[in-house]
Amino acid sequence: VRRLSVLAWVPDFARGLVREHRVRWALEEAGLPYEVRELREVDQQSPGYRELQPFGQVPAYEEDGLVLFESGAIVHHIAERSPALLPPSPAGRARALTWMFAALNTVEPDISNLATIDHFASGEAWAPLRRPAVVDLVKDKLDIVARRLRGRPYLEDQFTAADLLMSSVLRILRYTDLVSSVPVLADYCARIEARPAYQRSLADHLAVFARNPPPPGVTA
Ligand SMILES: N[C@@H](CCC(=O)N[C@@H](CS)C(=O)NCC(=O)O)C(=O)O
Repeated sequence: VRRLSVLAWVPDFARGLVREHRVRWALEEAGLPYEVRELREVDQQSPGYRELQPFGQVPAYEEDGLVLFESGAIVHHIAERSPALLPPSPAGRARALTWMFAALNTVEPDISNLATIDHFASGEAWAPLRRPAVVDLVKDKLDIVARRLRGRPYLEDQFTAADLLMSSVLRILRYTDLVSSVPVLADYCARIEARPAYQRSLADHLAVFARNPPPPGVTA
């Protein structure tokens, strides 16, 4: 039995971006069924949940007694078990893993930094002073990803978990035109988002928020 812990409710700006969605998507690509545990804030803080996810975040993933956290590690674990997410050759798998780390460890930090400024610090006096330099850092990274994708549909020879993660990271910028104004990146995201597994995973992810009320004191 596979069980994924997800947040019971998030505001609109985060819907489709919560890290558990990446795992849902990988499981759909791999054709593996799973159950979901919906967490409220109090559940995240509970000692029981900290046993699964030391930071109290989502996702946490349980599979027949194995407990994993970190969306990248979970996606990799699933990808290791599915030809839909990694190529057969050891060299191809190592290259895909390299791009998985690039997505999470090189591209995502600058993008997260920008999103944090825009979503959580836009009223701070320092935000407009800091923002242009962060945008430049993001653009540099996007340029390099775009260069890699010029003339090829995916980061490697086939769709892999690296594309799943890279496109998930690029999607964080959907509230800006930084990705949509670069045709090669916009096409890449559109191609990947047309995948039935992506569509199914997104619908299941969003259905949870439609079903649950916001926490007390929060207006939807
Ligand atoms: N590096 C972690 C990040 C996980 C993470 O940031 N999760 C967020 C949702 S996207 C979360 O649980 N936030 C709620 C909280 O921290 O209380 C991963 O990729 O799994």
